[in-house]
Amino acid sequence: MAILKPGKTAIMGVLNVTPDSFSDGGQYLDIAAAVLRARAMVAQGADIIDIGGESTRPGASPVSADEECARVVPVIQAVVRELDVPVSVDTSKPEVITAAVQAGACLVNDVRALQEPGALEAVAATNAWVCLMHMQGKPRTMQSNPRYNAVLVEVRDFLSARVQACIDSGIGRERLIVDPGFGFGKKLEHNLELLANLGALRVLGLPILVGMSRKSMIGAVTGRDAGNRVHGSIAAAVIAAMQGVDIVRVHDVAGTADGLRICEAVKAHMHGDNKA
Ligand code: PT1
Repeated sequence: MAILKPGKTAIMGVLNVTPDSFSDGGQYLDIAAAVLRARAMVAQGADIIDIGGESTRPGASPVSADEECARVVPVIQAVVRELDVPVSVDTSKPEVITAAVQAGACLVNDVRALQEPGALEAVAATNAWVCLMHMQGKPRTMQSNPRYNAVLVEVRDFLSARVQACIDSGIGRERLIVDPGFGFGKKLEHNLELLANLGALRVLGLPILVGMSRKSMIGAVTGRDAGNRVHGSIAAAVIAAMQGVDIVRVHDVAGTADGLRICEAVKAHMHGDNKA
């Protein structure tokens, strides 16, 4: 199934399956609720559903591979069985990568860019796509004091090195996607510099994915708490899409889809000397 829309920006809808996201702890209700949420996002225009069982937001604590598999595998199976949409797994652990692809995921979305031991090999043994994301530090502490000499250069060089590591492990370029990792070991100024200059990542010659939805960078600019960042998040997705980003990872699919429709309509009328 195609995960990219040539000449357009695809929408990746976020489906968190952490205990705090759906709750009840019991299997059947959780799975049904997750499929219902995925179905709604597809109806609203999601092109990919990203399923994650480990929170990687700032301050989050690690989960075991068994716990993560128990959370995501049944949901991946159910979504793949019941919906006609490509499924992505948001994970860094080789055991979860293997089980998730076996369950039907066709994209491995790894905020640790396959740096965990065995992760490169786990992806190499599949035909799945992989999204390599930049992060400075680890989720628990990454926001304590992020520092860069030149954030664009450091992000680009890190991603370039991880692309090479993939190729050296037998994961072909045609399976790779890169992501600057908004909010992952970055202050507001770093996030804004990245968003304002996403074109700098194009030299890598690979599809670009970005995730800014509901993040603190949106809150820092708008002054709004996490529950009230939809409009700011859509604006950020539109700014990325105008720069030709291939995939936006979002919670609020319907509003983002409208934003991207405006982008497409305007882009069709852009003059050559004004193109991103
Ligand atoms: C992302 C991403 C992700 N973000 C990819 N996967 C998260 N490829 C999870 C905050 O500052 O950007 N790209 N998977 C969610 N992580 C965060 C990070 C959530 C920061 C919130 C913040 O509020």
